[in-house]
Amino acid sequence: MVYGRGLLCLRSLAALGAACARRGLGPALLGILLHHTDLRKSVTVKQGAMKIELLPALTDNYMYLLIDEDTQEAAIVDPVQPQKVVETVKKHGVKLTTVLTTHHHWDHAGGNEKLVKLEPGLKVYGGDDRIGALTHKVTHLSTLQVGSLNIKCLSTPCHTSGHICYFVSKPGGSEPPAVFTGDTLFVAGCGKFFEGTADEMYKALIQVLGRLPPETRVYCGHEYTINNLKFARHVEPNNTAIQEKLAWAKEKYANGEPTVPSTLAEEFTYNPFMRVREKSVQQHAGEVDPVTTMRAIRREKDQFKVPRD
Ligand SMILES: N[C@@H](CCC(=O)N[C@@H](CS)C(=O)NCC(=O)O)C(=O)O
Ligand SMILES: *[C@@H]1O[C@H](CO)[C@@H](O)[C@H](O)[C@H]1NC(C)=O
Ligand SMILES: [Zn+2]
Ligand SMILES: [Zn+2]
Repeated sequence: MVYGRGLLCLRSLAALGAACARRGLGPALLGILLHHTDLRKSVTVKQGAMKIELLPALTDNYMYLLIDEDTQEAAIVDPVQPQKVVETVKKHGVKLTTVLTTHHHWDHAGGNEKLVKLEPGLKVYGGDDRIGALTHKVTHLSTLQVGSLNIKCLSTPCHTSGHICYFVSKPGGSEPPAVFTGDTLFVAGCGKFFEGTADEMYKALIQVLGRLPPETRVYCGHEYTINNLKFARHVEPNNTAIQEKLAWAKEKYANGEPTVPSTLAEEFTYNPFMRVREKSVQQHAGEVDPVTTMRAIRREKDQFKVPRD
């Protein structure tokens, strides 16, 4: 992994700043606070023929610039901050042709209209008519290309009814593939069931995403990892994979570094929503069936008060 822009992240500075703001201290410090996402590092992951730049957006969202190294063609996933996308595209000197939208929520699709104004001619993909500037509506197993990269659309309704995950592979490539999971699968968690059922999330996580190659890199829509792992620990207090990943994630967070990507194989070791077939998770839920377990732990997480550590 190669680190890009190396701004030091001082979470304590943000806390200090908030305290200072309450005491009415200067606009200079407030200026820093208003650009708090600048404290989260952009990181570039090189995976054989594909290069993926993680672009922190808003408070805890991620946009992803996907570059095909062979043709220098690029796609952007969930460009909620279009200006930042345009700057990054310039920096890399690549040709942006494609927008991949995971779902219609504002924090993911809210930048589409502005981006197509800044970069006319973009193809905008998504699985929901509520997505702004949509030009290519896709469904389950639709395919498209970004340069020499193959992209397979995976319908994963539940968080929203039109949610799509994008699976990216290089034909004949030996490097692991990637999947952009939006608000369906997070590192150690999953999205809220706003427009779907536990049965649908079971299908999405276990039968669709869970059947991709285990080495597939998971690029999700939010940096929720620490909170998710605290819930995971509550569900399975004796699971050492959870404890180790939480210690690792806290260290990353303290340095302003992303906890993304994970792999699907890893998710099966610590993500309670990927582990609903395990006795330990079912016992915690007081259930004996994976789908009712999924329903029970999602309800529990909706009410979960995240402990300080
Ligand atoms: N609990 C979220 C609150 C925001 C929220 O509801 N996020 C949506 C996606 S925009 C979600 O599905 N969160 C999953 C969860 O809270 O487990 C957090 O950790 O900040
Ligand atoms: C965790 O391990 C401890 C010590 O072996 C045991 O007493 C406890 O019941 C276990 N908890 C769960 C939820 O399995
Ligand atoms: Zn959402
Ligand atoms: Zn979201």
